[in-house]
Amino acid sequence: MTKRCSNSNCYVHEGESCVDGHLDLAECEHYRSGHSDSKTKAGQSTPIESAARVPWSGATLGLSDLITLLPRARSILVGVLGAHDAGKTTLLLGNYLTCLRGSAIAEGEFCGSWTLGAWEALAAWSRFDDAARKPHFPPHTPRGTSRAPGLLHLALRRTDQTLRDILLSDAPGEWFTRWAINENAPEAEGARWTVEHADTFLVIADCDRLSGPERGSARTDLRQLLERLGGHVGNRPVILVWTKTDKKSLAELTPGIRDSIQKALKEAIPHATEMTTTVGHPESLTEAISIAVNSVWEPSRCSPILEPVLHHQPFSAFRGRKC
Ligand SMILES: Nc1nc2c(ncn2[C@@H]2O[C@H](COP(=O)(O)OP(=O)(O)OP(=O)(O)O)[C@@H](O)[C@H]2O)c(=O)[nH]1
Ligand SMILES: [Mg+2]
Repeated sequence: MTKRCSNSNCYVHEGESCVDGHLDLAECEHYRSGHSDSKTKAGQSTPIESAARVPWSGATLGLSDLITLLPRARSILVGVLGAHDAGKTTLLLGNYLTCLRGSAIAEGEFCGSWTLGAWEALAAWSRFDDAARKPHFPPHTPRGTSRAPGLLHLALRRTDQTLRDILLSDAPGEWFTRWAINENAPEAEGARWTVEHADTFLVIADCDRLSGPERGSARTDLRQLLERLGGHVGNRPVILVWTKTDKKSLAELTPGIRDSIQKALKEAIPHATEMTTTVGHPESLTEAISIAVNSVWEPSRCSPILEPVLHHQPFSAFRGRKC
């Protein structure tokens, strides 16, 4: 009968390895004190063998996976924000396909991923697998009410041997639309988590929608999102990415729409930069992630500690040897 470990971060009952590293589960005190899964029918037996496994499943990472992954290297969480259908998942997938071709991202070579299953599930949509089905864009990211988005993972290593675990948030656009309208909305918990924890941001502006019949509401949604993000971003890097420029280039957008978004960006996030992408030029998708990752590859230095002057007396005047 399937047995659950008493450690809530351990998924040994789903075929992963013991999170504490025990090859023989009988040696793990948490597993010994675990309980049988009540959903398993009596008599159905799925014994867990004592064998070397990995502590991840290949699906997108959740919060408990981060407990295992994050201690090994410096990580970079890239928050990808934007409305439904804006092109967020396509942008991320383009980067995985770049890695498969052997190209570098942010000067780092691909050196592993804990979410190969999730990447391949997305990549399968873009491949010719039989004569009947043509390559397609990935499907809509399902809307859930999880506390955090599904995170896609790439490990990148530069020639100087520095390694970074890159976590790319693949969230449904509805979360950000809700968050932009009401930052305390219960459905926006995943958006709040992303904005609180991301090291760098890509905000997606859909040129196709901004030039179509819904351009008025698309502009309002995007302005609201930029204004909301401006209140939380601090000095973290932000790039406004104009996507689908094969359908409508940035220059072809109605000046009123384009100018009002650029004005909102300048007011809400003055340090933000802009760039354009299209699946027609896959390198533009890689460039967007590369710029975001490059901007935080080296963490910014802490500000020096300045000792405050508390007493104006010669005895208290010693300010350290370097002063
Ligand atoms: N022409 C063109 N269409 C694009 C491009 N990128 C995305 N699309 C279209 O936009 C649709 C939505 O793309 P997704 O990447 O799924 O969008 P998303 O932002 O992840 O959407 P949600 O998961 O619903 O939030 C795709 O099905 C494509 O039809 C592009 O560069 N050019
Ligand atoms: Mg998506």
